[in-house]
Amino acid sequence: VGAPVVLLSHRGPVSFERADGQRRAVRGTGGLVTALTGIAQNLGDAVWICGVSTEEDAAVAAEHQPEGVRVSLTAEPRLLAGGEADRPALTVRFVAVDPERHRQFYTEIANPLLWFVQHGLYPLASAPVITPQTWSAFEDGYVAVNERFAAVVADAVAGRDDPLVMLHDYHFYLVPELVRRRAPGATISHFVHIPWPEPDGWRVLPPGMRDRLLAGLLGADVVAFHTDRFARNFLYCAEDVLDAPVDWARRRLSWQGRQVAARAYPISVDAVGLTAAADAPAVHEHRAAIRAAHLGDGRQLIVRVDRTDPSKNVVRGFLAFGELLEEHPELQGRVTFLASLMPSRQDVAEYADYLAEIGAAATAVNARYSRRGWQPVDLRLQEDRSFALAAYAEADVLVVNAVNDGMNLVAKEAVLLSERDVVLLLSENAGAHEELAEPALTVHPYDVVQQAAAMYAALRMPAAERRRRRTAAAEIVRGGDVSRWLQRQLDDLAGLR
Ligand code: GDG
Repeated sequence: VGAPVVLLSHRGPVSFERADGQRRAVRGTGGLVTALTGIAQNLGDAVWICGVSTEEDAAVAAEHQPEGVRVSLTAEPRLLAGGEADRPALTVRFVAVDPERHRQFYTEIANPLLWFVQHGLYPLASAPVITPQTWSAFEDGYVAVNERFAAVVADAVAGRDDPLVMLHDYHFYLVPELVRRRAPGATISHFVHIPWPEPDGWRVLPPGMRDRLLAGLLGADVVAFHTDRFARNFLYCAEDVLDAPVDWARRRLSWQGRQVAARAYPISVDAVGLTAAADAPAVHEHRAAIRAAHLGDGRQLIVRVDRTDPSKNVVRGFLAFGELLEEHPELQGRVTFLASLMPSRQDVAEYADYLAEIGAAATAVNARYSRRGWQPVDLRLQEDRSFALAAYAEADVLVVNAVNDGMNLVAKEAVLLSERDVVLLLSENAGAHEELAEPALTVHPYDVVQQAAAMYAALRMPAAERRRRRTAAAEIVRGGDVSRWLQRQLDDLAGLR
């Protein structure tokens, strides 16, 4: 890498638990952490700053203030004893914040407000309603938590020559500007992992939020996205909302005498690590169970793997499947929809409500079409990555019909691990669509008739065409492996420095 790197993300690469009096390290979950952990060996002696997510993290943090803990990041992460070396290893600095401020920051502003605005999820006739409570959550929660993390980042870069600061996601839009003030010599990138809306979408936030959040981000040298569309939207917002002059050909703008670039770096998966993970005994056991339950005698399997996030569009996926069974009764008893869904952010009301809607939609399809020996929807609410990998391997069709999605790593993982030449149904609003449109079947997120037609076309597609599309998609994913995702950013940042 050549430069000292300081990373910041809300969730860290590891988390600690205590069982039977023993402290145990577990790998962090989620798309970003999965991606960054896979390339930790490329990061040299990086410091990764993150929030505390368990009581045991807080205990670890308190014992190792302020220098952080050394963690080995092999498949089974563990704490390194003083002086012990291992590769890949990182220093992790947990930041504990006041629980009430964290609640306001996380469950009122970051999720749902910013997430919903950026994914275009609000029904604007009724939501959002910005109340005095929202404003205090913004000031006392989001702003205060950003200031706290920015102080830790500034402390971590203090005394380092030419540090490289890589900030991540919608939790920390104010951090770039705060770090720039305290460490003017740092080169700062901020990666936004979720969509960036057009100005009308961003204007759903009142000026006191939208202007400050944008100005905060413009403290970075590079604001990075998964797609060029999101990068353009971001520049357009800065031009529209802050009157910043944009150089469209170079994808950058002038702000307070500096240049700020908006660039696209599509994230990907660690193909080698993923293929190895898919060969674990637990995955093979799940595969055998899935085959026994749903395959054989020419039966087919539609799969989806998601967090139960409203942006993922699970309910419309079940509506489309119902439509398919109605239009093509010959498929009844012949095709099953297996959905492995990880309950997510259940402390946020909108997410708890959406999980209930998912259950109701699956139950409605099952109530209408089940017959002896066959239930159309097999809904698994679980966190089980081995099961997810097994489902990818056995799927005939993978449904990614997201309302909006920054990238969607599930689509990329499935085409790599498929053993039945899966046909990918891919929303035109998923970031992955910029790369995978050709080998996938494009679906429109709101049109359940079209989604049902795409399911039918996928189930009936000749084997040779399925193979051609699946192979082409896997080639694209392998060609843009996640180590290249990081390397392209590091090269560009080196150029800026
Ligand atoms: C955000 C953006 C962007 C699946 N089941 C389990 C499990 N998974 C893993 C998958 C995959 C990851 O979770 C999900 O990644 P996605 O990219 O599909 O979606 P988000 O979580 O919404 O990620 C997204 C991403 O950040 C990266 O920038 O692509 O657009 O929304 O890797 O395999 N992991 C565990 N248990 C499971 O049951 N631990």
